[in-house]
Amino acid sequence: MIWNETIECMDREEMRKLQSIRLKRVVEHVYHNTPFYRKKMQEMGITPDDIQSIEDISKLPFTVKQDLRDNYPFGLMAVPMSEIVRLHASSGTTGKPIVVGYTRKDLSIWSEVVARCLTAYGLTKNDSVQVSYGYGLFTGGLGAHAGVENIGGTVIPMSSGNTQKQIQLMHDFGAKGLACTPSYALYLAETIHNSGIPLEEFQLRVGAFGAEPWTENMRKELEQKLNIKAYDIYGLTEICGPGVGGECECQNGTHLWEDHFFPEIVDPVTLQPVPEGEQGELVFTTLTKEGMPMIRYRTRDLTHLIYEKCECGRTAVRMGRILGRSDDMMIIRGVNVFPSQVESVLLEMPEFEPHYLIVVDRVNNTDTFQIQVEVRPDYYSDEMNKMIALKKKIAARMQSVIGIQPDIKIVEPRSLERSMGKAKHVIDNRKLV
Ligand code: ADP
Ligand code: K
Ligand code: ZN
Repeated sequence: MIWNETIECMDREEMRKLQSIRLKRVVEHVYHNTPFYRKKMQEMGITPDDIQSIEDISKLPFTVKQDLRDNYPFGLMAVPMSEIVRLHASSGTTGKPIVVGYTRKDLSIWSEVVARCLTAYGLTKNDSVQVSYGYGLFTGGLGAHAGVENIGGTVIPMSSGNTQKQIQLMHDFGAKGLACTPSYALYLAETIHNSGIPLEEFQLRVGAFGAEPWTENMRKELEQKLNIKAYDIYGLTEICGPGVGGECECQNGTHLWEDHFFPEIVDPVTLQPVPEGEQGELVFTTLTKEGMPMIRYRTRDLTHLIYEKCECGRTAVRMGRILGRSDDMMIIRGVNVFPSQVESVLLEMPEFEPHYLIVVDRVNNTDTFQIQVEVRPDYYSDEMNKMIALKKKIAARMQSVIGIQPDIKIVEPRSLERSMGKAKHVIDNRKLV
């Protein structure tokens, strides 16, 4: 099923035309209404007249998270505050939070794009969807909520937390969809297994998982543990929140709703566009946003784009899995390490739980790299040599995937913290020095 066939399956030439019209409009809008963008464009010696089609996008300046911080809280708004009907904020990693504002139209576009995602997962007005993303300033909860209402489904607005009750209501209300982070889904799955309620008594069929990077192996794990189809939903506060893109039934890339959010992939160092299909940093320009448009916003997310028509019939460009944010990448003893690589290895090995914590430090001028893991109960043993053999096995596997050997620490079953939102997988003590 397709929510907006005209747009989602639009001929690519037609789409370029639509994007061109919209780009011109948004550039006019920010030039006249946001001093920040006008100044940047003037510094580059360009005016809105230089932007005649979508190809001209590369003439425009980039925007980065720091720009939002420097203009905190409302400096990037392109409309008077009387037009702003909602604020959201993201915690970010350091310093001031960033704030975004939405007009009524921005909110309606947001619920439109989430509706496209939910429909692509096979959800309809006959389904109830439990929204277990956090509600509040975080965009996850309210974003998914509006999408479910838009398709006419029944929202179960749980927010995150209170895990026992989540399970109970999911069971009693017959939720067919679950929207939350993949790490919370994993925790919910674990809780269901421990609750003694047979999985067959749940109606759950579809997971809408996102807000953090996750791997194909994690998909398999969640699908099997919850007996569902697990789909990706992608987004970021600066652009609109969840729903910037979503997977279809083919589970072969995340369709980006490029009539509203124009994607580019650039080399994160040179900032030049990379050849089609190559990995780089994802950059978005919002083509229709009124409240706080973003021009060539650098997401820091590393991925690639696929322009071929999808088997589902949609022509909307697809994004490959996000390897991670460039901020998540650690350089350990000179080697680039992403937490998603660790996750992927753990999920391949039946002996281990998918929960982990990476601890990095610097001792005697050398990086230390520890991975704390839990052994599954059926593999856990009191015999030292068995545990040592397991450690060796996983250390060797990690080395072959990551390129350096970690020090593996097996911790007590269920002792690693379970996450109800975005999981925190890394403690890098080097940053404290
Ligand atoms: P914060 O910066 O505080 O985490 P956001 O909630 O706006 O704020 O997070 C957006 C980021 O979350 C994205 O830039 C991306 O790194 C990550 N993210 C969101 N959805 C996905 C997804 N489906 N897959 C991978 N990463 C995702
Ligand atoms: K207002
Ligand atoms: Zn598709």
